[in-house]
Amino acid sequence: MSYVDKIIADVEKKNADQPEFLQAAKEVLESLRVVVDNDKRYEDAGLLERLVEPERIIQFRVPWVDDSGKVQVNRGYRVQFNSAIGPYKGGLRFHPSVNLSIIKFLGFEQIFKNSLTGLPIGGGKGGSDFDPKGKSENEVMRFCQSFMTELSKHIGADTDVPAGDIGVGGREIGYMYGQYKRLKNEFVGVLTGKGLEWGGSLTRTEATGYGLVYMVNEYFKSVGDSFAGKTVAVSGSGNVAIFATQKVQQLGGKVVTLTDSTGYIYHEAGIDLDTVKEIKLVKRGRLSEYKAAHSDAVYKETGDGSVWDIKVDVALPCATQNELDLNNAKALVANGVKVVGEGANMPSTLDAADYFIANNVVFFPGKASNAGGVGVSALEMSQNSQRLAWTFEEVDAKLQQMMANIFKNSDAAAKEYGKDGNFIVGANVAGFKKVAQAMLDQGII
Ligand code: NDP
Ligand code: 2IT
Repeated sequence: MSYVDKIIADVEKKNADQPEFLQAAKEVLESLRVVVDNDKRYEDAGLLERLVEPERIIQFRVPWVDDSGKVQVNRGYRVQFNSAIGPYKGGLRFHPSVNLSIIKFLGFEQIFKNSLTGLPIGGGKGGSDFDPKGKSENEVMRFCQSFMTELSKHIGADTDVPAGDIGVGGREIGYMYGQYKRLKNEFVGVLTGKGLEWGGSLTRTEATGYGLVYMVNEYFKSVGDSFAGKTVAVSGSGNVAIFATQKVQQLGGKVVTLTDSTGYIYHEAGIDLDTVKEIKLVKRGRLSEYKAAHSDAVYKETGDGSVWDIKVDVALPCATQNELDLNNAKALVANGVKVVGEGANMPSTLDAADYFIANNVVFFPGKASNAGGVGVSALEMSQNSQRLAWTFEEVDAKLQQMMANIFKNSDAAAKEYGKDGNFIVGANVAGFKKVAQAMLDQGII
């Protein structure tokens, strides 16, 4: 049995109840065969055994009182997965589906993603099964304060620096930062995605979506093509989807779809982003309201067809894990899709991703193509340490360079191991090698 096969069997045995974590771990381990099965150093150092086991898992009670005076209890998590190359770094997700499997999958992905950014950040993730939908402003604030009261004992500007993810945006980061400051009496860069008036970085809000589109654009440039005139399907309608759409539009492409958890819109004339921002960022409403402003758009509820049935040149899944399965991949390929770039974390199932690659679709896995968000978070940390603030143009230029480097390094790693054009292998191998070398250098810890 090869080293990788042994680790996969072991991970399956120990985490049988964690399907999302197993999915993420198996994808990475499969692509590492080309590196670790031919180099005894890794097995001798028990490197993979250590890599798949989080350094620390913190689970805690989050009690809060709702507007009717009733006590509510949610579950909070922080998984501090790997600190080989820097302090733990990764977002917090507030969504009713959150459980340990999901936080572990996200934390595991974050190790390789953060390594790919080229910046000194380790991997971590956290969150809660709290559902911000339908909660009052005060309820969200009380929840965030209670969550941070416990989390503050485990994080720090040089230890672990959380940020946003699904259900956690500028508002929640603000409430959590306020509580941290009050508890510790310290104004430090312990969270990223902060407001621009109190230590946030310009371009952080846009970074994940912009970075995704810069990555796909790097590919277009490498083959003498561009976004101009391309039709694009985007899913989700949150932070990543909105700013991916904005950048595609700036580069001359036409985004025709967006989704949320209740349905999707198809607007052949092209999405009107101002309407979407008003609904989603200001009113915190539902995408179905889009039709009131654009009667020529089609709205369909979840389950009534799929956003991936629409004929497009480029697909950018930006909502959540496993939102694009094998049937969706087949429909996209039959309709002639050329590029798929993941804005979300693991939005494609394993067989969907394999199908894209087998059918010569250029496929960018999330850990490469959505790394711009955490990359600019690391730049926010640098600015906080220096007590400086860079301009939008400076940060945007660094983001573009970062995405170009990730494209180049993933492409080169895939070629080096005989997997030309396979960005799954390329990104996993390139991300892994740096972390693995750091772990070897630092001894058995
Ligand atoms: P937001 O909360 O801003 O938006 C999430 C969007 O996805 C919403 O439109 C939401 O719909 C939809 N969605 C969430 N969960 C589901 C679900 N279970 N089924 C259907 N639709 C769903 O989150 P972000 O835009 O920040 O995050 C989107 C993805 O990008 C996530 O996978 C996240 O991990 C990833 N990501 C985010 C980064 C960031 O910087 N924010 C960085 C890198 C990756 P609804 O409004 O109905 O809930
Ligand atoms: O998945 C991710 O990379 C994020 N949610 C962003 C993490 C961060 O620390 O900015």
